[in-house]
Amino acid sequence: MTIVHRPSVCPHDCPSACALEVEVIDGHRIGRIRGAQDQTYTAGVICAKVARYSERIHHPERLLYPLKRTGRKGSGSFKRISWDEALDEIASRFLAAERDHGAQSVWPYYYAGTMGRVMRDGINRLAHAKKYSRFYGTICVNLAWPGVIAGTGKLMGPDPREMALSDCVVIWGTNAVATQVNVMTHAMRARKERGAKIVVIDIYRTPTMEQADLALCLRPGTDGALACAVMHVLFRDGLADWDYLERYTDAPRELEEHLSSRTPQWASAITGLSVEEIEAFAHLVGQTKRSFFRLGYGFSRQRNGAVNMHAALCIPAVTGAWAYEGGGAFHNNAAIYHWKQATLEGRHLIDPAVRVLDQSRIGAVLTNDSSALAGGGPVKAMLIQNTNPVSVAPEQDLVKQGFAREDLFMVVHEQFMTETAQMADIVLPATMFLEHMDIYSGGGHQYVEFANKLIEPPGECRSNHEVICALAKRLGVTDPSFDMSVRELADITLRESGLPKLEDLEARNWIDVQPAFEDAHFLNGFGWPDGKFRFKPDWGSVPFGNIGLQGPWQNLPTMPDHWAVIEEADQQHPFRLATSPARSFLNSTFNETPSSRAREGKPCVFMHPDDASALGLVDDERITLGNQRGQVRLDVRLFAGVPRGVLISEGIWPNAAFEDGRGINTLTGADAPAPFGGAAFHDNKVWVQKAS
Ligand SMILES: Nc1nc2c(c(=O)[nH]1)N[C@H]1C(S)=C(S)[C@@H](COP(=O)(O)OP(=O)(O)OC[C@H]3O[C@@H](n4cnc5c(=O)[nH]c(N)nc54)[C@H](O)[C@@H]3O)O[C@H]1N2
Ligand SMILES: Nc1nc2c(c(=O)[nH]1)N[C@H]1C(S)=C(S)[C@@H](COP(=O)(O)OP(=O)(O)OC[C@H]3O[C@@H](n4cnc5c(=O)[nH]c(N)nc54)[C@H](O)[C@@H]3O)O[C@H]1N2
Ligand code: SF4
Ligand SMILES: [Mo]
Repeated sequence: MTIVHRPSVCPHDCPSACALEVEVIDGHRIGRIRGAQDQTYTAGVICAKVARYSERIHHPERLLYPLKRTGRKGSGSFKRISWDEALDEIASRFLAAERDHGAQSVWPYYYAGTMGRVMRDGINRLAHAKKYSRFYGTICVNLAWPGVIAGTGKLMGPDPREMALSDCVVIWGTNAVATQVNVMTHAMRARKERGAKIVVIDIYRTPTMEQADLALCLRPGTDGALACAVMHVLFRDGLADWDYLERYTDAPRELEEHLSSRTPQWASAITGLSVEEIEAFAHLVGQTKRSFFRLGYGFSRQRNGAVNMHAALCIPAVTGAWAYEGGGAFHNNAAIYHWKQATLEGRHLIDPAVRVLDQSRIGAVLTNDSSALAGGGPVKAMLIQNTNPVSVAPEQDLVKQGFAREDLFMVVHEQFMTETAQMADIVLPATMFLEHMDIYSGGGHQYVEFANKLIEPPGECRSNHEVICALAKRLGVTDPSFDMSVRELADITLRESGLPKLEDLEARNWIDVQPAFEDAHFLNGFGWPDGKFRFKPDWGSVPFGNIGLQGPWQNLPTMPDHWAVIEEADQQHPFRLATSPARSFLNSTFNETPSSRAREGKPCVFMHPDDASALGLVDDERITLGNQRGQVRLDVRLFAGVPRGVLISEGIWPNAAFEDGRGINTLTGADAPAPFGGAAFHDNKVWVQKAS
């Protein structure tokens, strides 16, 4: 047996985009995967589920051949067909849909199952070339990113490695131990080397919160109130940095005035935190100039999430922490890469008159809700890559109804027979990241990365790029971009984006594109025309998305506040449910690997023991959760780490893992939140009953 070590990049939808060192055994199998030691962000650490990747890539249930449905929709009966048969049939059905219902009746649908630029985004080129309905990816970032951009004007921030140089790291609304382990690496380095304090703000006692010096466990959807009270204390106690405020921010006096009524007592009533906890947090960050606010996605998945993200981001602007190494706020580095992707996505082929359909509203789209269809006709055919909406999309009952339509021609390109693939007419087998090449960048760091093909794919698996190009040919597309190789597209994409050429990237595996300190800390001005940080955001001018403002945006508060638009508990629905991530799954990925399934156990929901006894429930008892969107049966797990009135169900199990085939997203909503839509996965009111 010969083992060689090869570099690669984790392709999964995770801010860490870890640089990997992969054992390749005898040229065709994968052994252990480790984090690259000499990549300064990964720093040798990766999560356990990817370290065990051989279990996923060599899984006996991988899809190996194209399949065609033989039974009813969703029956699971398929027969093997050849690639030519599969591609011919897809092309003829897409052309028929176009002829009978117009090109916009076809909707290519994808997401970030791979973060490789070529494999993920190439599908847009086909959509644009054919004038198919365009895709608006809203499921993940739409509540988070606008909240950051509203303040800074640009989605970037201090070098994430500076966490290690901080005296106080505030890990806010992210369960980093589970979802992006490298944040912990750098934060813990700060604690070990400098005695930095670690603050964790979440809605239950996560493994990340277990690590905290100051643990703030607040009510879901109340982070805006906490941030306001913290800033109130900073102004009140002379901890605001007025030199910084006058020079770098838009309306500091107005902010101070506005916050005068947002006292710790006011926030305590909203957040459930004590006045002492709020004061302690305010004094800690007020007296620690090098405070680094690492703002996650989790707390943005509330209907007021964008406002809360912006409010948290305002705190370092009041203390002036932005000006210090190891200080400021960081959420994501998307803006530093300047990705352009004109050729890759066929931007010259875009017809702006073609409608744009919202990813998160796929249930409403497929059940012919006219507003979701943007006034146009029904969707009659789809090609899906890198995503599993029949598990992950909100308002699952509608999603499943839509996928069950016999008049909808569904193509799913997948690595496994996911719940989405089970609903397909044609299933195509996809390569995994070690079986094709691509380029990557990290949302949570500052590297552009290269990963080569290391082994041959099993069976007849083909990459996304191969499928898109082969379909384009059969659909009569002549644009020369469909004749390019992955390598050519990767190289052009890097050039268009002003990044180093592919050759250089390949030679070095990764290239650090961290901007200068002054730019990353906005010392040359923030991203708005006047260079000021905005306490008073103008949401309409936030450059984001391609539909414009949505939801109840007219009522957005003009300054940081508690915006009371969450799904508050009421008499009929006394609990607030969040659907937080599971450590051993990544969204619905890894819920097919035995070790991850064993570690996660079974679908369940955490409940405070006192709530359980009030309802006469005991540990491990089967219960029903319900709301206006549907009902779910799962087991209750008593855990004193969740506050009373709050329920946490970790992980996206397949619907089929639940007693009656209805999974957790039965309960989550697809109403577009303000200002730019998205999905408020952690903002659900529910009732609880003993299962009969
Ligand atoms: N193991 C694992 N890793 C993952 C994923 C996974 O599913 N599993 N998913 C990947 C993806 S796609 C993404 S986008 C990222 C997301 O990763 P994160 O940024 O960590 O976001 P979430 O996982 O949504 O939630 C993080 C925490 O926010 C908490 N939370 C919910 N509501 C509130 C609130 O109102 N206030 C506060 N303060 N906290 C709240 C949740 O309880 C949870 O503990 O992780 C990626 N990495
Ligand atoms: N209840 C609840 N639901 C949620 C969330 C939550 O916190 N709670 N989080 C939401 C978030 S943040 C996100 S981002 C979404 C993510 O949801 P999805 O985008 O659906 O992500 P995954 O579940 O990881 O599924 C990705 C799929 O892509 C496939 N895949 C991977 N690489 C390739 C490839 O190269 N080619 C092809 N053709 N397929 C590939 C994988 O096999 C996998 O089935 O889920 C959302 N849903
Ligand atoms: S931490 Fe995230 S990027 Fe790193 S190996 Fe795990 S899933 Fe991949
Ligand atoms: Mo996500």
